[in-house]
Amino acid sequence: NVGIRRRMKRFFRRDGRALIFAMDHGFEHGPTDFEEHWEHVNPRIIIKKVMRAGIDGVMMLPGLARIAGNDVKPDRGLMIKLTSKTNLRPKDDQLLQSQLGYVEDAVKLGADAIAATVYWGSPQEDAMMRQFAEIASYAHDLGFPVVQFAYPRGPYINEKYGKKEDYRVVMYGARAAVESGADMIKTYWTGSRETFAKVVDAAAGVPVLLSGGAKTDNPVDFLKLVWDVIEAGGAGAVVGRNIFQREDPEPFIKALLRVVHRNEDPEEAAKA
Ligand code: FBP
Repeated sequence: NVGIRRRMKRFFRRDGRALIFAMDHGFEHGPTDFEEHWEHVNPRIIIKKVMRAGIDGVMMLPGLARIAGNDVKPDRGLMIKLTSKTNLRPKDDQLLQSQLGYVEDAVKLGADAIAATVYWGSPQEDAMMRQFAEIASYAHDLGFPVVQFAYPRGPYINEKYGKKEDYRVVMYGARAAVESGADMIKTYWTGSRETFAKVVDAAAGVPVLLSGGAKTDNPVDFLKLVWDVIEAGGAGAVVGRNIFQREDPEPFIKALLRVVHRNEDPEEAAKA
């Protein structure tokens, strides 16, 4: 499918890697996530900064894309995510992401890729699988790549493996993403290069991107994590809090780009 391949290139450079900025936190975690650096609650301000720093793409929900989609330069990838949940819903419903927009909306907003989350192992896995299948089928028909946020989460996982970051669980989620039709996968860090390399293998050639996670106090620690992902064969990272919760995200993004695209040593990249 030529459309899918062309649009994938909006995110990935010739080295097959990408650094993507994530900004769905105002919905998924609530605006408190921006309190560390409140100015960044304004999508137009932070998007302009990440663009200037040279980021490869941006991920947003449809409503923010209406406000700030135009600030994403036309040569960078715009990923629009069609599922989410608020942190306000009852605990028992936290393992479900609901659909808040449609493929047509994303296309009208200029998306280059459509994203949706599946919580593999959730009691509501069935509903999310169907939701993903519907979104993926339609997006593929129209020539759009589909990104799966393949997040294993659920009581059985905790009981059987202890934690959702166990590599056996993460690679299962990545494989399930591939087998359900994903063109890109976003998932958790497994704790080591060796185990993350297995996740990459399980993804059978579909690019695997790291899901950033909570901001590290020391910026170099996050650069090291992304370096490990790259060395393990990962295709890059989708990063939110580690960017917008920093007071001055631009030099940090530039350092991240050097790690992702030039395999630069994190300590060196941080100094440059
Ligand atoms: P971060 O880099 O801030 O972790 O962003 C990635 C992301 O997947 C966001 O898209 C999403 O809002 C958040 O993490 C979800 O985190 P969690 O489900 O772990 O609370």
